[in-house]
Amino acid sequence: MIEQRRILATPLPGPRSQALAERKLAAVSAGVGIALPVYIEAAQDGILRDIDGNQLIDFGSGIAVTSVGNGSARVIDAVQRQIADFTHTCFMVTPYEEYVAVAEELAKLTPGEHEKRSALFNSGAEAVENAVKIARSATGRQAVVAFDHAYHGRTNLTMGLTAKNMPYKHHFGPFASEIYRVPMAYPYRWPTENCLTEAFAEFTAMVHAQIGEENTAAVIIEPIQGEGGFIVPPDGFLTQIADYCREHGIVFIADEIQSGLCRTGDWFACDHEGVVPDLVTTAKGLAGGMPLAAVTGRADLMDAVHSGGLGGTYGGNPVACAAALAAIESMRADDLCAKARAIEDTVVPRLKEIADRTEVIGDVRGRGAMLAIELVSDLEKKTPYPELTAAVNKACHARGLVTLTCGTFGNVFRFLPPLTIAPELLDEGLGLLDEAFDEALGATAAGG
Ligand code: PLZ
Repeated sequence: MIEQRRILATPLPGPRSQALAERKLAAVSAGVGIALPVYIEAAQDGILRDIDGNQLIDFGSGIAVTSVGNGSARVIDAVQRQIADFTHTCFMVTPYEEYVAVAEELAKLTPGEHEKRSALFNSGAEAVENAVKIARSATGRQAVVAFDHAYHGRTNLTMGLTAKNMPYKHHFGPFASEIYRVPMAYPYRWPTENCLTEAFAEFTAMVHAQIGEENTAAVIIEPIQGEGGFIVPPDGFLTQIADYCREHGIVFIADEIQSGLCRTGDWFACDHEGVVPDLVTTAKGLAGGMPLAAVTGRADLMDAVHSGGLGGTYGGNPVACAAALAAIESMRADDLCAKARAIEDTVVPRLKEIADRTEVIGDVRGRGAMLAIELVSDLEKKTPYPELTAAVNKACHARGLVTLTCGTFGNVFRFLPPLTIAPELLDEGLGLLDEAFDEALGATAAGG
């Protein structure tokens, strides 16, 4: 057990972490960047302990993964038992129950009461790629529609779906063909008050004029966009897109890799509007930190693929599946959706206080424990303020608070604590954020 308390034993990063940073430089590709070079030796719930004896408060969950917390007794127990039994056979060679049980759980938990099937993979990007393969195979069509600010992964097809050049796509082309991008319903930056109707009208007009409905295999959207800036579309947008897809025989794919599994206060972000996607991708929070991803959806689509068309050596690894079953049990038993909503109730008022006090926050948004603020240097013009965002982030890190930024313009500060974080740590972290804003604003005011 790690005491749920922040400890700063050394300046960050400490000497041992600095020594490891040297080794990293000589051994690990420079292409693998690091946000906070503090090397971790143990973690539990809201605390990460580093190799210099520092204890950091975790507001990132390893990018929305450890929703049930590191050190979850259920996950540890399930993983240890499974490792002792067997670690791998390959489900495509000689199968095992855990894979089937995860698919059964996903059928129960994902939106809609219809008959469903799942296929399991290792990473979010792999799940997205397979969702596209399934949609193409089932419809016999090729075109895929993705949105501005979208993030769907770093493999070739998913890079093509991802919107942002730096750092994800730069120098990595050419990208896969038959991907089309449409505007995202981004209320804060939509030029008029009519974001919902105008964004939907642009979407339908572009699909009609540039692709043709009958050539469109799938529309893929993150119900709350993640890396692109925690953008929450206006209520009704997802429903309109889903209805439109149904009308035209287009597969509606909800990428719930970041937003799914209790993170937003519902099992899935789509539940907020009662939207029922044809296919749902999950990963991240699914398996308590073990690598596991899934595509879940309409049985007729999932079963349209020829036998042997989907798979991979490790997809649905038994240890990862055992972890997922334990993580899902924790989500249910500990009502982590309610915990996510309680986090929102604590965090949002504090963010609004900072907004009132500093006049550099243009928007406070998100749901549950997927929350963000968008920083601007001019509230009227909404000028992105990435320099201040980076400075606040750095000041948080120096205080032992692990925070993450995001956004197409690098000016969004996001909050993704483990859903099991102790209320006292959440409160302390928000206090540190307050201090970080004061420090960063002082420095920028002084021309720093
Ligand atoms: N879809 C909605 O959020 C992963 C990426 C971090 P993988 N987001 C974190 C980084 O810089 O690589 C993500 C996501 C959504 C797909 C993915 C991809 O999931 O497990 O990273 O492949």
